[in-house]
Amino acid sequence: MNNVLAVVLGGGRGTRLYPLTKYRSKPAVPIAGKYRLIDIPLSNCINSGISRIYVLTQFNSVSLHRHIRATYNFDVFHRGFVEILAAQQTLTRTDWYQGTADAVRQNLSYIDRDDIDYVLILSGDQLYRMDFRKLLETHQRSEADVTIAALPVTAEAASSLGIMRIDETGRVLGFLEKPKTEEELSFMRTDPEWFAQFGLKAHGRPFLANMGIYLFNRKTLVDVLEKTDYRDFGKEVFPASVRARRVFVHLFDGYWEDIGTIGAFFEANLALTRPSPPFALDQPNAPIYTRARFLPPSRIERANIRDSLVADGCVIGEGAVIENSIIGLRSIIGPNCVIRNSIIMGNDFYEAPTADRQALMIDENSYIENAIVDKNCRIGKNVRIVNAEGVKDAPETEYCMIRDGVTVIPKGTVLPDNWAL
Ligand code: ADQ
Ligand code: ADP
Repeated sequence: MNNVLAVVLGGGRGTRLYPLTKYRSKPAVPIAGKYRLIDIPLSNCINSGISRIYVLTQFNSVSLHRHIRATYNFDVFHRGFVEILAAQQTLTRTDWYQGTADAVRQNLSYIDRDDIDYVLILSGDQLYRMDFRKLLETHQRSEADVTIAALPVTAEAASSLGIMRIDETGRVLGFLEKPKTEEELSFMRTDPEWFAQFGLKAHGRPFLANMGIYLFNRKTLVDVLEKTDYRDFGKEVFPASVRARRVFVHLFDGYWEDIGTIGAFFEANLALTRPSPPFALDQPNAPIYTRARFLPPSRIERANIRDSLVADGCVIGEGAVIENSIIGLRSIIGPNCVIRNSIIMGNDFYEAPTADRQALMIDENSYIENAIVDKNCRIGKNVRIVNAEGVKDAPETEYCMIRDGVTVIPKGTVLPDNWAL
């Protein structure tokens, strides 16, 4: 895999994940209590033997830099690196990345090098585990110019993804980005026999979706991007080039979730708290890496916790009840708090309260349901975050925002004692 370079598309402006992206770039958004979104594609790369990686992002944040610098250090005997390439103004360009293909095009000078044969393009907001060595095998076996990882999906899911029509060898004949009508979809069905040759029963999932994971021959990529001004891979590059190039699919049938919206992010995180989670964080041969922080073990007083993940360095007070929730790094939960179906992201530091500053914690008797509490929030005593009326979306106030039915308390918010929603 030494001749493979990976490029992680770290996100447009991150508006669909706002307000989690209010103070940080999308790759730096915390997940599962102790990781960040960027850890997923980077771990997949490292576990597949890829150690030269660029992360493209529109918006550079201190926490992303700090996280990458402190986590992904290769030893001096390897030529590996993880580097952030933020959209920047140069003498010849003054605009931001105009889309995924444009983001890669603006950085072609880093990619177009003789010691690179393949360029692996990944999305920065997906939860999955994939061995990219298998993707390369498929690519080489089919002598493809481009190989796209593909997942069987239902008609319902198809309308929000790129859908491919293939021949019996797996070569892509047609590509439709987010087909909306039944008529469009009716041409895109894949023969169940084709799935059967891989031992896969795709009943009810007759459509092959683009997972946003592309392996290009470097020369093909450079050629496509230099000769066109296509801005997006899914909207323009693939629909226009499947006839002229050898584009193949690599079938994948494991867990894969796009977590680019608040709703999807919330669901995918909470799914990890189930007794048999659909995505395993604990796989010895393919770990998810993150920053090593040397925090103490979490101390749980007489609390009642079930179906939850509790990260390092937490203190959970007596009488607290925690259900179906993620309790992130350094969380301090006061006595008799109730936390249900929620993500508490935790804190970047510990801090004792002072006369004029509330404690960095969720203080006693507070009740939190269906919420995401971002990092470094100070939640007072007897606070109630419930959204009893089930509001789906509400604009941002000084204290919170509701998106996809989830109450989000932005990073660093202070909720005074007895505050209620
Ligand atoms: P979308 O997810 O809608 O569909 P897009 O918005 O292009 O595609 O995002 C792909 C990835 O690139 C995301 O990780 C996003 O954050 C990142 N990205 C977007 N704009 C960027 C920019 N300007 N700079 C840097 N990064 C950027 C795509 C395909 C579909 C496919 C789905 C699978 O177009 O065909 O089915 O991904 O999720
Ligand atoms: P994480 O531990 O989740 O990866 P970050 O890298 O974003 O978090 O930030 C943690 C860092 O914040 C710690 O390394 C710590 O040095 C720093 N920090 C410590 N005290 C403060 C403070 N008062 N305000 C902001 N950051 C602080």
